[in-house]
Amino acid sequence: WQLTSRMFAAWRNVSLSRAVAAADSFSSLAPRQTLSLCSDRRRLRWTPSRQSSGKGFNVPPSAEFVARVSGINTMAKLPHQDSADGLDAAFIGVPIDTGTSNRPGARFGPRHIRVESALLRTYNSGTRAAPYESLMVADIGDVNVNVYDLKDTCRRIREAYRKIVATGCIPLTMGGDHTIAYPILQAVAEKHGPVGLIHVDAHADTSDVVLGEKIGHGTPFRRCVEEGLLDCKRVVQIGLRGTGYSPDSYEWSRAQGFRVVQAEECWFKSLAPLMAEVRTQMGNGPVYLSFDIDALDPGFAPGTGTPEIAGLTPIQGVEIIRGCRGLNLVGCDLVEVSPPYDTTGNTALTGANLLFEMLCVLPKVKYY
Ligand SMILES: [Mn+2]
Repeated sequence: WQLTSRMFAAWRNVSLSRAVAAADSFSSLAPRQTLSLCSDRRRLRWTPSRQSSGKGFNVPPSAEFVARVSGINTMAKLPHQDSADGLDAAFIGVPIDTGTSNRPGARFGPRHIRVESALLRTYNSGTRAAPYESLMVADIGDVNVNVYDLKDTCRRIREAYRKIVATGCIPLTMGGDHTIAYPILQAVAEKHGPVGLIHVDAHADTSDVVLGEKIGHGTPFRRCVEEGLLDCKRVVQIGLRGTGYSPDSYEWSRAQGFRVVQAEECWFKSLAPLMAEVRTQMGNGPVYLSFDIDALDPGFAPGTGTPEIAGLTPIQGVEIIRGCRGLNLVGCDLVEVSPPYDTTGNTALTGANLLFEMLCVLPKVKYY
């Protein structure tokens, strides 16, 4: 118990000196590391962790000092807090799969993304982003959904997100099936007005009615359009593919003014040039990023509800997210991770990494 409580102490509000002190408190547990701490400490001191604003930020403990297999699984090993108060960005789970049409299991998505996120470190080696040096971030837990009633769940999500966005905090959501994008966007658009949308998915999710139901994971963006939540000229859907109900499956999307980038247009290519066009399309207005893990090929991300072959690569997924840097992102989600179909954990691991990439492109993130 003593060990556990010390670890929690190390999690909290980690200024650099505290991180080093915490590391020292662990040195008796790992005597062989004591020597190397000296040089690590110099390096840590050099890292100008709080120079941008002078206020303390939450920084996950480094696995150099705190075993990554220890502790309670919050997203990225960040501290947990109950509300979004005082946060620039928050990871939040929405554990539902009541809207899923095929394989269930996405209700366990947030839990398993958190588990696999223990591997995340604090800097983005590829882009040199340092999100924890300029943003206050925490894991604020899960929306208390009603697993017996999808409409009531939507109401609960909408109300929870109203409170989050009212504080100015940017939500980074772990799904949950894609139904959740609808009530989230209701709350986001209530604050920001109609938003641009970067929707990465194997499916358009613009069905009207499925099995007599208006609410489900195949309908969220139809509902969003009906309610005026989207600035339709600033919507792009990327990665769409698979069999359809008609010869032109994406006709409705295009009729709304969406740009549709089918998976075939992405094959064998870097998506960096596409994202330059998307940034122009989005302009300076508020943008929401919704990333369905089934956009990726099921060879890379099999743990999902409605997989489609011949999808995007993880590299292309990362290119899309990194291509969002500079946009006025007001919210992001990563949905449809279904752990029962994720036998290696790699789908959840991919989700965790994509969420970290999203954090790295939020406004005001510091880059080296
Ligand atoms: Mn979807």
